[in-house]
Amino acid sequence: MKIGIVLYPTFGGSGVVATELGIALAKKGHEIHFITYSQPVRLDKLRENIYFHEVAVSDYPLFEHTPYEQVLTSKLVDVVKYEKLELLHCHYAIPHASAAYMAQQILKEEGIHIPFITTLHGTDITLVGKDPSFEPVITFSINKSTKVTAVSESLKADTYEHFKITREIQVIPNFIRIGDYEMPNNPKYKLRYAPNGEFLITHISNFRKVKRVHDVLGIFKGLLDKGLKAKLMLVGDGPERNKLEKKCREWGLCDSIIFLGSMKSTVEVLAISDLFLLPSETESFGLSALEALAAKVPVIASNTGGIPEVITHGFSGFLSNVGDVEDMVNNAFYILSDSERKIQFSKNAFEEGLKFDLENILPIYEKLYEEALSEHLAKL
Ligand code: GMT
Repeated sequence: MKIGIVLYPTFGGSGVVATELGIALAKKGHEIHFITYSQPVRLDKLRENIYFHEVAVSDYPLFEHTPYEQVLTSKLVDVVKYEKLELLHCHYAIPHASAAYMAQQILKEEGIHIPFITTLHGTDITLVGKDPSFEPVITFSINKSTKVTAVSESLKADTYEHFKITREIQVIPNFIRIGDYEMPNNPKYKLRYAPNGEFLITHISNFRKVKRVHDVLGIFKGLLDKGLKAKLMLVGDGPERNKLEKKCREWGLCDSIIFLGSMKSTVEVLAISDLFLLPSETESFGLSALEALAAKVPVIASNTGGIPEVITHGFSGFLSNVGDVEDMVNNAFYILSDSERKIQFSKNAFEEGLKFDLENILPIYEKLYEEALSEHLAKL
């Protein structure tokens, strides 16, 4: 099948999921066309059956904000027409779903009929999407999509709650390629970051408010106060980083915190991690937590959104109320303070992660594509 994947190319989970899905589909012989404004981060080498179409946004003095959606729409029309695509798959509703709908209508005038699927990822619904300035467009384009999927039951419920959705939403959870995480715990790296045998505690995110990175710091401090020897590895970057750096200076913790910045792959970091922290305000799924599980790292997280669909409380980690740093400290200490228990949680984490292996999820997407094609054709 010839499929166009519309995505954000940055470090966010929706872009990672879309890129990995495209790569996996291409390996199975589908022809995949990625359409976005710059090369997706994980698409950094030549690969068979994969093409990238850049949506080049040029400046014009009249525009204070260049209208990306229109440029994207024109690009979709062009790529569908000349690459003879059979289907578009939009990841993150804003503005991809409405651009796909517009492209669909333009192409219809020329006798070309293209179905499009919208996959809802998170803040397109829970934060940005339900803002009144976006809501009517989101509602319309979800209702007009040939198929709609959400990455968790929680996100599906949120979508029905906040929008007037008149159609079915299928839940297809995010995935990882479990084999990618089979990396030996490299003693060289472990020694570099934990020279005195400290526990390595990790957080990965885009450092936005929703991630509650100040709680990450609070949990870490709480563990040190309990006498645990540990280092904190922070991967990613974003608007909250400055505040975090300030706080770590204020608390005199800078020697114990390693800011690693954004990384294309987090596998090596996770391979040497003992515990992963995700105390978010809301999280439709929590792909970074799933990546931790795949790397055999138990997770301390908030009991919010789709996280309980990924982490089983008391098995692969622990869930606490949002902002309950004290409970998170106690849970983290419980896992790390007993080596047998830590090993058991690590085994459980891997077992939980296995459920989300790409092998199990890819056939669901392929079936969805077939259904979208035949439903769309049947309607013509
Ligand atoms: O909404 C965002 O935070 C961005 C989005 C993304 O593009 O990374 O993240 C969302 O989608 C991810 C992939 O499906 C999920 O793992 C994240 O939980 C989700 N983020 C939130 O819900 C805050």
